[in-house]
Amino acid sequence: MSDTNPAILKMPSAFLWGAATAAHQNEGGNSNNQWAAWEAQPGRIFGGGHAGQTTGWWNLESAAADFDRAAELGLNSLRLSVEWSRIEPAPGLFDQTALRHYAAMIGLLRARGLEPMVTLHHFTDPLWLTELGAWENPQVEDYFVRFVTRVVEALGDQVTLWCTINEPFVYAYMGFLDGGFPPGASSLTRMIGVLRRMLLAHGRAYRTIHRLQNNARVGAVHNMQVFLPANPARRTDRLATAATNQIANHSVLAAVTSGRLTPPLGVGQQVSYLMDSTDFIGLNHYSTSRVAFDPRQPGRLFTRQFFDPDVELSDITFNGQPYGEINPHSLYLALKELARYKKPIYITEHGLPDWDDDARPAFTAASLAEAWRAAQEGVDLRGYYHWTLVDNFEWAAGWSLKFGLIDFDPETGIRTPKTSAAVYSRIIQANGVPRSLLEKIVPEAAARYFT
Ligand code: IFM
Repeated sequence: MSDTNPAILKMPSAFLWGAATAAHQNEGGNSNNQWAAWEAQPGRIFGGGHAGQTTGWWNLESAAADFDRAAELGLNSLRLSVEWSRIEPAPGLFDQTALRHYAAMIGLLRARGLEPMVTLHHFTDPLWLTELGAWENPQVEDYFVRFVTRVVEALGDQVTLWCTINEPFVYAYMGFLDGGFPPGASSLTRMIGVLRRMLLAHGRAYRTIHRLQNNARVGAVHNMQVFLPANPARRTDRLATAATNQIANHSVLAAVTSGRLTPPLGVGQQVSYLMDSTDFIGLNHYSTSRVAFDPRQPGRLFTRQFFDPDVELSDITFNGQPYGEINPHSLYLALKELARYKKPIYITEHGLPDWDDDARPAFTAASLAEAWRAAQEGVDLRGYYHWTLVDNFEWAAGWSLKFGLIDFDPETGIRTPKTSAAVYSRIIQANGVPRSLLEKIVPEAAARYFT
């Protein structure tokens, strides 16, 4: 493949180079949400872990020290979320001190040249909301809009990049069908109801933020898995793949772009306030799955999903399975799949659980080369946020998976930058993947880009 600058696979100018984080995974001391309650139940978290104090970001000194580390690596943005249960600890009761605390935290980012990207909901609900039925209660849309209004009023002078709800599909699927996340349910009907309500709340939040802030850029964040037919020559596998892709990806993306509720959310009904309700698509991408038609799996819509045995696999997660394939090409496929929506794209999360950091450096460089290739082919890519800056609490997997660029020991609090931090830093300094780096750490990929 030819390149206008043979020394570097350059990203577009004004590209945001970030890391993504989330309140419950980084702040510590969150005890008033449904995850804290879930963690307290025996057997819920792998290894019996708790978020506990995690990386301690509710302490501004700790947060500032990690923001320094991010700035030293050259990052120019950081994605974080605000914790609803801190801001609204009881229904309608807003804690001004918590809001000022977030304003101070965001000030610390800005002072270091880190553009904040703020997520308004990242998996956690205040306990009072859980008691009211959370996302199964039709009133949740009003509650969410009320909360969003207060946050935007308090932080809008420092933040213009907003993500509404992180990965609604994952929240709904893991909590209401798989059962590995709270409330641990197993009901397709409940899952679809929750997903639909989250998307409706997204649409209302989008309109609310734009009413409050002229220059806001608001995105829906979707965890997009790439699905490939187990056997591309077999028609039933292709059909099963297309159906899975529609259910897990395009139902969500169609809703926030065309406003249409397509299966399994609906049969094409249009919701006016969902139409064109995303200024950008936030792509969270981790892996590819192979899909086979399987008549023995009616409960799984006659499909069986698995990782390609010929592709290297990541560390094992809480369900005893690898987290995913170590497949850089997957990011290219995800971006190309999103191009049809003709929206700017931020890769709002991408990373790898890799305890020893032996695969992450090459994976990161090769994935960014694949992202560059998608951008060369016309994908409007605006930024990349690595998940995550410092190892943190990984939900049901507890402390058993390490996704950070910087190692974190939850016992001692000691941070140690990994090789992948140095690799990412080098890419950021060059605003793209340098040929010399790719040749050194992924020579087989280098040959693909440089002749
Ligand atoms: O840690 C999570 C994050 O909270 C949501 N997206 C996937 C990450 C890694 O599993």
